[in-house]
Amino acid sequence: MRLTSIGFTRSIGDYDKSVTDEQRIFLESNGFLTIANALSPEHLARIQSAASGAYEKWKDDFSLPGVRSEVLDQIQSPIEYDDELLSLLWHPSVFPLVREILGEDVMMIDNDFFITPPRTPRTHAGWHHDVGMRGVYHPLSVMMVKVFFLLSDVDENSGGTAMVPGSHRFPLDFRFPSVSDPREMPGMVQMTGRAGTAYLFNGRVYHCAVNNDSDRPRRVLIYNYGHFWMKMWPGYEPSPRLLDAARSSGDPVRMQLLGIGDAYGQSLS
Ligand SMILES: O=C(O)CCC(=O)C(=O)O
Repeated sequence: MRLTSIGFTRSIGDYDKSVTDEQRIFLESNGFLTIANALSPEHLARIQSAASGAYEKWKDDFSLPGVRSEVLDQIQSPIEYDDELLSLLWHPSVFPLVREILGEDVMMIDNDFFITPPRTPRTHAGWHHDVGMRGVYHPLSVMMVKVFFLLSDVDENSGGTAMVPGSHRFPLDFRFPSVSDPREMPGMVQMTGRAGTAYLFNGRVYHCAVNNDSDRPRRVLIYNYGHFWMKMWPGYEPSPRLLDAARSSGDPVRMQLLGIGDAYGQSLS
């Protein structure tokens, strides 16, 4: 059985051939997946350059959306700055996995470029689930899938993401311990890797960012996907320019990801 269009109920572990047996077993057990070398060295260089260009435009223009703090520079909607960053939304080695996990009604929910400065005094994101809406039985649902592309090398001390493996299936009333340092969470694993690595996770996985104790900034692009009938996060709705370009492209994937289509029943198949 294929995924249902809304993702509330489906046979666990039932994916098509774009997901290998190893990937689907890992994903179902852990709720996340790493795609090593998702970006070729040439593509990574272009993406790093596009992301740096976006940061240069954003940093001195306070009218551009995002967050500027001592623990994070969050450049909101990097897809608006450069088509290289836009096209990562449907990157051929990552998006097919997202589509298969989430379903044919996949749509972009938000996208960010995070720069964690060196030696942060604390984390920018404590332990949390991305999704927890009422009326959804989350242990059997896939409401959001979030993809991270590492633009810098990330080790255990560089302020990367940490997750509790398998927590997407934990009971709704499961109580996690509160910890003062994110690394104190029992059972957690850290998402490390070389620049060019991508990882994705079910938005129900319990996750956080650890402090950046290193001397280097951590740079990561984040693309979050949900179902077509969900709302994009306010402020992340694509600009008229991006919508017009998507319509002109005639590409059904690009249009649907940017929210062009029928509110109910929209599907890529
Ligand atoms: O920066 C990170 O690795 C974590 C970000 C996060 O918690 C989120 O995007 O929900």
